[in-house]
Amino acid sequence: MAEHPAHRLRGAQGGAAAGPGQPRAARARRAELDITQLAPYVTSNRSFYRIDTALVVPQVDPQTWTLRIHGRVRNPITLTFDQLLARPMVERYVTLACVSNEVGGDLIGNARWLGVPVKELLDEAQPLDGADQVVGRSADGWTCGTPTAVLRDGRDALLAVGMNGEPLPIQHGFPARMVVPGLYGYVSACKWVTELELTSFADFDAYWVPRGWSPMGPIKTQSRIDAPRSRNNLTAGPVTVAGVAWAQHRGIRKVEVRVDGGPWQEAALARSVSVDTWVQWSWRWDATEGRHRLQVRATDTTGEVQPEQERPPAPDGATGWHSVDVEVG
Ligand SMILES: Nc1nc2c(c(=O)[nH]1)N[C@H]1C(S)=C(S)[C@@H](COP(=O)(O)O)O[C@H]1N2
Ligand SMILES: [Mo]
Repeated sequence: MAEHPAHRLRGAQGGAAAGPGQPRAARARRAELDITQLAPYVTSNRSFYRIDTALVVPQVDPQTWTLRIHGRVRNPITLTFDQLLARPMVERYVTLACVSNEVGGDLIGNARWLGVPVKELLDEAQPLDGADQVVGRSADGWTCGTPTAVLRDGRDALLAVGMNGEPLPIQHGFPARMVVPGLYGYVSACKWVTELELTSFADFDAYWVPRGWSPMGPIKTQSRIDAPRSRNNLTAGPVTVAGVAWAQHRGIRKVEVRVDGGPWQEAALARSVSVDTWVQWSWRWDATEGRHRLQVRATDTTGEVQPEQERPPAPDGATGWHSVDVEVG
């Protein structure tokens, strides 16, 4: 079997060898604020959240694995793992988020994915008119439905085989999975993927749709306070308030914090590698004695402000502002 490209890249300074314009680990390091309790800019494979409907992690043999691109296409394609590994690959940081994430929750992570651009595979397969949905089908039978137009609009949708410089871990979909910037995982991030079937939204409902979730799942603009944590006991004086904000594929323009319902104050944004990842933010608070409520809201680059209205995750993602209550002594 061909050498796994993630091994070729290992030690190559985070993909510096992957070609021009590829993200380097140095760029990710510059996105790191390094504040205690703040989620690191890059999530390690070990601590990356997991969502599976399968009770047992599917074990897929890469020697017999194939990916079929079929359905409403002019030119159906079947790829073996070796054929996939032989194709040109790119490495991109993309923040994956789960639609089930509650406001303030941790079903979100940012990783450097190595893979083949899905757009190129679809261009070769030549979808027919009206094939507006690409159904990803997993070795475990799970399905997700992604708009064909999103996969072809130029964003870095990847058929990924590597994660943070390692071969894709089994739990995260080995040998290959989909990663699509800007869409929740349940409509895009098929793990252990074996088929991409071109069909239409009118003709097929993927796994979560008959279970009450929206067929369309663009990620909502959100923000989270990581530091301080609720019920932290703080000392009066300067306190660093920090967290992450995300609006994948649109990007974050602004993050604001307020104390006890007072005026919104603009936080400092760290760098991010691209609009497809979350961004860390921080704000210095001159904390006074007593109980206080901190709140955060983000604005994305389209000018959309994260709404205050609290809505549950179903059917298409939670809304509301994250709050943290602290005691300052
Ligand atoms: N085969 C399969 N792929 C799947 C899922 C699943 O249950 N089965 N869950 C999806 C959901 S809901 C999310 S949010 C992401 C999570 O990816 P992760 O487990 O690698 O974090 O995978 C997606 N891909
Ligand atoms: Mo999810």
